Amino acid sequence: MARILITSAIPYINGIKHLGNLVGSQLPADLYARYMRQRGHEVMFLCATDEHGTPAELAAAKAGKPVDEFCAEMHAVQSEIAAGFRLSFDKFGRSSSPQNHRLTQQFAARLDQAGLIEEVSEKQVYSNADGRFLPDRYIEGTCPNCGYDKARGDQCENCTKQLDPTDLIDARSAISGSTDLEVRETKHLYLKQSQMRGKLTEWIDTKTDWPILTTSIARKWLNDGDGLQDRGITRDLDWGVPVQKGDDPWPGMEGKVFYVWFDAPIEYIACAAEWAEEKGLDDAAWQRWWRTDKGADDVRYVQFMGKDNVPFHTLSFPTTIMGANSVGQEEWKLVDYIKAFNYLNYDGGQFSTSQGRGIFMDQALSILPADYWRWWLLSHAPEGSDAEFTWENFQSSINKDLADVLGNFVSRVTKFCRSKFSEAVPEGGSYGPDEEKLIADLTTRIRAYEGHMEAIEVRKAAAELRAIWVLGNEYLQATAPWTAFKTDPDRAAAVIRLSLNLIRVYAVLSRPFIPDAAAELLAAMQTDDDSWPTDLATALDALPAGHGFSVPKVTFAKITDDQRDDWQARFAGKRD
Ligand code: B3M
Ligand code: ZN
Repeated sequence: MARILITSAIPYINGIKHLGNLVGSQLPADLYARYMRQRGHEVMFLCATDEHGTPAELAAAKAGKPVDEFCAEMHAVQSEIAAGFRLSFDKFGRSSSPQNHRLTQQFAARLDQAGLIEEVSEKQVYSNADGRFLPDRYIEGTCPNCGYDKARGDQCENCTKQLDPTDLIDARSAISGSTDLEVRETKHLYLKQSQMRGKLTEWIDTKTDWPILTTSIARKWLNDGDGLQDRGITRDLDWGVPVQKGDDPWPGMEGKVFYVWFDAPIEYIACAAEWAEEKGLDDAAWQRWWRTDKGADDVRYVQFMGKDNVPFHTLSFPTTIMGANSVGQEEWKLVDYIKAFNYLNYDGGQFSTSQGRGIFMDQALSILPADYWRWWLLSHAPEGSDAEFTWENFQSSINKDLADVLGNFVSRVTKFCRSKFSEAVPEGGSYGPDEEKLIADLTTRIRAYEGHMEAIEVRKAAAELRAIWVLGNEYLQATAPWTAFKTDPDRAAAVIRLSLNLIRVYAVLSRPFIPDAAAELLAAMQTDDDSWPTDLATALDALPAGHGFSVPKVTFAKITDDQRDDWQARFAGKRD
């Protein structure tokens, strides 16, 4: 038994995520966590909401709520939707937790001790009326290039010209509208990432088993002259982790907070501490996952994320960890494997949160059960390249894979048995060459399926699982129990006995992908035996003759053309 730590990129708090976000991190992470648990490993699966930064402040302002209240509400909303998709987090934490405040401040102190932090003086716009420094996008004014009067301090939305706040004509605060602005000197902390180039390159060079997508992005930034610049890790915002050196104040940094991308990955660690607190456990309980000096040396740590998050996870966060470790006080766990995903597009364009384009997680659950989405998204995961969601493809995959292949097998076998025998596994007959062949074929495929799941080859695993379902139908076709029944009912009984057992095996194998359907099938087979079919012949004996079952209700309903057209129209435009 191994110990596996799994984190999914933590979604921003500012709104409900779309299906592209889901398939790029949380969903494949869940697939892997579920599989590893089923194989008997000890798993810690963590995710959280990413609650700091300007996006959170702006979204709260737009909702007309204090930012802490907004975040608490949105966290509850996101947790509920995650539960709806059956994301089996051990803890869904919050980056605004006290645990993350403490750890972020502690990491900053260690990085300072390691000589990796530099104080830099900058000029920045201060609003006297608001009593604070304004981030660039909190300053509005007239664009010097096109005359648009709502240009932002970082960019003009109208002509797309990149701006400096001081370029704006009649600049004003986007918070209060005040024009009483001045440029003041202010200090910020910079993380000297560039000093880590050698160490990071050496480390990435050892990751020969990582997906090319991950290492190519990391290498690009490492080799590009500008890629590994020192990074400002503080901001002049109210909301965030206050800049402190551990428990001590940081002179000159009063009123500032850490940059959201500094504290967000540290939340992976803090989330485990939140988990321990929730469970009433001590620090040792979570540190055994995260501290290699406290028992985490045998943990395998796997991260899941979209490709846009790779630079932060291959360069910035490792800088934080390696830098802190270099002081020699604590030994934090570095990631062992990063699974990154490309983008999922939507019906000829991109999913877009800002434009409300595509299907959002709450909307998806309002029209179909989680398993339908899980199956389509995972079997079309954007691994090798970007993928595209179309309603036609969705309809045909669901109808073929889930309804015609898996659903149909279950329905034929259980209904036939009920009508010709009873609602119990039939006795009589014996297994022959057909069964031997089926067991051999299935065994080969199950071993391949396991290999793809271990390697986190999501599409290949889905294809293998589907092939495993297909074998059941082919077996029924070849043995034709409905014909055999007329001349040799014992033979039909043997075929059905094996097939009912195969339904149990299918439930167990399919559970990481479609947990609700799997639970339904196990319930219909009236068994709690969810043991993995390491030896298939034995597994197919689990339900003996006489064992009762019930015919499951329609496990998967087909998507009709009318439904498809209706949804396609409904989700074509902007969400309201
Ligand atoms: N919240 C961006 C995103 O949701 C960011 C990920 C943080 S992972 C530490 O894509
Ligand atoms: Zn402009």
